[in-house]
Amino acid sequence: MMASDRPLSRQSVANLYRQPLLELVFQAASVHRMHHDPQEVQCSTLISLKTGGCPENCAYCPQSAHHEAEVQAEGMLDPEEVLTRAARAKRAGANRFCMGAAWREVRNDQEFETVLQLVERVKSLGLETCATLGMVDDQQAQRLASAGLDYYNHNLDTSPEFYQQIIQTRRFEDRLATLQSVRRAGMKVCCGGILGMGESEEDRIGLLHALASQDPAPESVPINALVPVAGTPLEEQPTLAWETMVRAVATARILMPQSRVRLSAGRTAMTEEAQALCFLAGANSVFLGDRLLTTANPERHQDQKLFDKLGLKPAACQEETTSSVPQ
Ligand code: SAM
Ligand code: DTB
Ligand code: SF4
Repeated sequence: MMASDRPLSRQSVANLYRQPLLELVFQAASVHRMHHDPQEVQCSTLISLKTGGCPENCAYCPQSAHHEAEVQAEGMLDPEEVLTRAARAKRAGANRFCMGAAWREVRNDQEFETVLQLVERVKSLGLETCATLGMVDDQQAQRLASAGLDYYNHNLDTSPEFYQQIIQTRRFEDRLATLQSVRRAGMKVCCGGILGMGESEEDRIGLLHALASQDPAPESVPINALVPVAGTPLEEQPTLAWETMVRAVATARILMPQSRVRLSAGRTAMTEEAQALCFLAGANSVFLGDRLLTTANPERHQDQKLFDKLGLKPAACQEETTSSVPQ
C-alpha cells in the first residue's frame, strides 16, 4: 500500500491494521524514520477555558450536561490565569498550547472575542496555538485564523457506523463540515479519535480510514484511549488493550506519514513499555502536564524519566514576539 493511493480503500486500511503486530510496528517505524526525527516528540499542554455543562451527549465525556460526572459547570477562566498557565507550559517544555471549551458550537458572542484575544496573546509568547471549541462555520474559522490560531482540534472520534451509538446530538457529517471550514480558513487540522469505547475492530479501521481519507491528511492526529469517568455511560468500559493502541498508532503512522501522531488521553493507564512501543511505532506527540481537560495525565517528572530512558526530547519552541512573559 502506498500512502499516495487515493481514494484510500477501507480494505487496504484493514490489510495494514490486521498484519502481525511486529510486522506492522516495523513497517511503521521505517516510515516514521523517513519523515521525522525519531527522537523528537512534539509536546502540547491543554487548558480547559470553559468546563462542563455541554449540551452535547457524547457518551465518553465527563463535561456533557446529560451525564452525572463530578464535573462542575464553570464560566470562562480569567484570561490572565490562562496566560500564566501558557507561560508555565512553555517553561515545562511544551511548544503548543491547546485551549478547550465545552461548547457544542462557537457563538458570535463576547466569550468568542475573549478566545480570539487569548489566541493572539498565547501566540505572542512563542507558543503554537490550538483550540477545540466545537463546531465552527467559515466566518468563525476565518476569525480564528486571523487571530493567529495555528491548529483547530475537531475529532471524528469513531467510525461513521458507530458514531450514533456514542453521540446522538450531532452527526458525523457535522464534524466533516467543521473540518472543511477549518481547512478553507487555512488553519492546520488536528483530528483524531478515541479507542476503547466498545467499538469493534472494524470500527477502529473505519475511524483510521476516515481520518486518513481527508485530503490533505490532518497535520496532527490525536489517538486517545478512553478515560472511563464515573457518571458517564462508558464508566464501566475495560481498559484498552495495549496492543490495540500500538496497532492504531502504527497504522495511522503508515497512512499519514507526514502527520504528528499523538499518544493522547489514557497514558496514565499505560505502562512505560506500552508507550515505548507506541513511540517506536511512530507516535511523536503527547500532552505534557498533569491534567488533560478534566482528567489526569502523567506528571511532568514521570514523562521526563520516560523521555530520558527512551532518548526522546521535546520539540523546540519558536521565538517570542513579546518580552512580557508572565511568571
Ligand atoms: N467540545 C469540543 C468538541 O467536542 O469538539 C471540544 C472539547 S472535547 C472534550 C475534545 C475531545 O476530547 C473529544 O473529541 C474527545 O475525543 C476527547 N475526549 C473527551 N472525553 C474523553 C475521555 N473521557 N477519554 C478520551 N478522550 C476524551
Ligand atoms: C484530544 O484528542 N484529546 C484531548 C484534546 N484533543 C482536546 C482531550 C482529552 C480529554 C480527556 C478527558 C478530559 O480530561 O476531560
Ligand atoms: Fe461537549 Fe465536546 Fe464533551 Fe461532546 S466531547 S460533551 S461536545 S465538551
